[in-house]
Amino acid sequence: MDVKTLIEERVQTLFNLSLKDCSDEQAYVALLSVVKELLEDKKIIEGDRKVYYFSAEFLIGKLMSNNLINLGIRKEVKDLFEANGKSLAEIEEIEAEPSLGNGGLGRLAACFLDSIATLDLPGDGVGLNYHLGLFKQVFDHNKQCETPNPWIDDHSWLIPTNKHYTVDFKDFSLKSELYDLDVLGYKGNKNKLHLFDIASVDEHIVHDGIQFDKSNILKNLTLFLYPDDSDEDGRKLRIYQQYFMVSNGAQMILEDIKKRGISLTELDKHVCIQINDTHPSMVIPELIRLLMQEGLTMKQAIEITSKTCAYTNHTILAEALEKWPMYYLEEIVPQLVPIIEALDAVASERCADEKVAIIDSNKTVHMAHMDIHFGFSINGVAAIHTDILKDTELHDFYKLYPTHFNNKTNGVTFRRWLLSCNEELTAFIDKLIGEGYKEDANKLEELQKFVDDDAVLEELLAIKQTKKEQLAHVIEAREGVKLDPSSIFDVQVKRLHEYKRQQMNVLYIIYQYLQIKAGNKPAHPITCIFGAKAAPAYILAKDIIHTILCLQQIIDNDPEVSPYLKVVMVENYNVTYAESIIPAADFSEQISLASKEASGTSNMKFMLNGAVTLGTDDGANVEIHEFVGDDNIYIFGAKADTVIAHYQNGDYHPQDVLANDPELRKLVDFIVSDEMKAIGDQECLYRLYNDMTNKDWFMALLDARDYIQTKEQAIADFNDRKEWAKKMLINISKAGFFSSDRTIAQYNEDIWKLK
Ligand code: GLG
Repeated sequence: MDVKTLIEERVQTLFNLSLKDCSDEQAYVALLSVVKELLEDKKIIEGDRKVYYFSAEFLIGKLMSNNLINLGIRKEVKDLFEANGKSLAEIEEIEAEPSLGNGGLGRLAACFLDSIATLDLPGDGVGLNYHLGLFKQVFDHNKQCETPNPWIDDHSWLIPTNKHYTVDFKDFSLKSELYDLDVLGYKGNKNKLHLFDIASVDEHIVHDGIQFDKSNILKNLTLFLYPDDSDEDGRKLRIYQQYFMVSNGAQMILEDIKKRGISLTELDKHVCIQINDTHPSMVIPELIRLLMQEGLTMKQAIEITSKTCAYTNHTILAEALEKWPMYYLEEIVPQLVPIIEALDAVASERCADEKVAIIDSNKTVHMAHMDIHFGFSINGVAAIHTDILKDTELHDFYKLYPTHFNNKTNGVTFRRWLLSCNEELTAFIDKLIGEGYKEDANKLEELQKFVDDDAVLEELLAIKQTKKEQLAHVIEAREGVKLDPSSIFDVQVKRLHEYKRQQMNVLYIIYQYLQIKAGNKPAHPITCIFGAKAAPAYILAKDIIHTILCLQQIIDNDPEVSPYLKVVMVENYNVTYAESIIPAADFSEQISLASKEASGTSNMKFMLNGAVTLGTDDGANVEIHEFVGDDNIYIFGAKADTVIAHYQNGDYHPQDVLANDPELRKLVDFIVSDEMKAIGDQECLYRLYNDMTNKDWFMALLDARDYIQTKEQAIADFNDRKEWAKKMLINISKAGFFSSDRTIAQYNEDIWKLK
């Protein structure tokens, strides 16, 4: 039966209505039920060897649109709804976005699952089923507040399974429940994302925002992703979560191997475990423990585990390289302690230097060190990042295991970040070069032959305009803020972190504001769009949000300024929001302090949608720069080696910069000006001000001047519409390398070796 009939019949059976007469909600429910069945019928990708991607986060976004695309039926379904007076886009809106991730790392995991299935490789995700997600951000009095972000309802994609495992902690055991999500490849077969949970979790223990008893593990284990770890109970909860995830995953893998009649001594020939950052690192001692339970010697178990596990590092920021006091592990998972001690002993035989020890002299366990000593591969996520790991951050390890280090520059799935979120551009590219690029992204290069074709360039600008108008509608509906779609859409959307330097963007806004007040209008009106969540316990990040929201208010209320400058920070930025913001961007702000952003992945999505990058030579910006050339990107700021030298020498002081740049001082001073204090919270404003003027750990003042000048140049260039359209076209044509299909093909070639 064809899909149209299936849907029509389903509405009839479920609601006794015709498609024309049912509500959007009913149409959604019927569509979901049909699509779930179609997915159920798809074959599971099989192979002798399989990869398991272990990750605390999978920021999968809404699934309907992508599933329709990958099933190859989106057009049909869209037409059917249209013929019945309905809009597929509006129906897709109804789905709740699963809130299973935080930022780039989680979104990368989701893109990777899509590409693994698309390349027809056997590979599943392993994670946790957080009922309330990270948190939902709401603004109140220009400040971020956190509330729960529930997403599981009667109409979710989760598939309950009958699989259960027992996970032992020191004082109790937990029986797991496993939910699966189907991950369908583009026009292909499927893999699974396995999300572990427990039945006793109780959402009712949450009160006053996202507060809850962190010691009540039976009720809280899978409530939230990254529960606040500013106190000891919070940190211990994270260990409970992590061990629960990896023990379940490891048990599931061994069960499967045994069922297939494979000897556990051959595990590494059939399984590869990719450890996504350090959250799943305990899988190493856990796997060793389980193998020993099955009768292997410790020596055998260590050897097999080492040949099975591979580690990806996503950051050089110390805060993300987890270290746990040994006594936490003794209190929670004492069964791992002798194994970690044995691993530490083996490691120190290989190298006695404490810098590479697993257990240091304070009895702290360094998870990344365990991964590197007892994994067969360690990779960074962009060329510059891997170089920094080798040369600086992990240099001592690199000397020990030079052949284990490799680079895998990140990528993004074009199914979601072009085909699904930008139908207009997709249709235009189809018309120009055919659909081959959908299977081989490098074919986007063929667009270059249109670089002097005026009609093509004009159409490109027209599509961008359409996307900007659409975004303006979305923002007006959701935020109550009216945007001018003829202004430049200058976008910085990503987690709020000092190293990403939203505070430097703030200085630009103040600069522009003061210029306009002084009678100097910008070369083109500009709208600065932000989206960012701050970690609940990250005070300074919240101060930056507060500052942005106060600026937004001041400018909104100033008729002298608002025709030329507008600021909007959208509430609860998430994947769904990204899907309407990114296609509408003119400028892509990628302004991290060089060396600090391991890769970035939104930079790739923006480029693919024809935005031009304004960025530092950091992360994947470096590679984007190489691909598009100097004329099609705006690079500014200190280079990574300069920055690293500043840290090594301890010779960067914001006061030195301010002493030589009175104009810059005025910009910073504005943060605590009367205008700001009239509407803002003085404590927040002064905290940010004091930090920026006395510490400025991520050197925003160092690059601020160059940043402002470069952005002014970009604004001036924007006015030459034809030249700008060429930049857009070249960016799109060079985006092919950043397809996650390429990244996954490389993981497979060098690390996983599936098929
Ligand atoms: C990290 C990094 C990003 C990187 C992402 C995926 O900060 O630069 O693009 O992982 O590798 N924690 C992250 O989001």
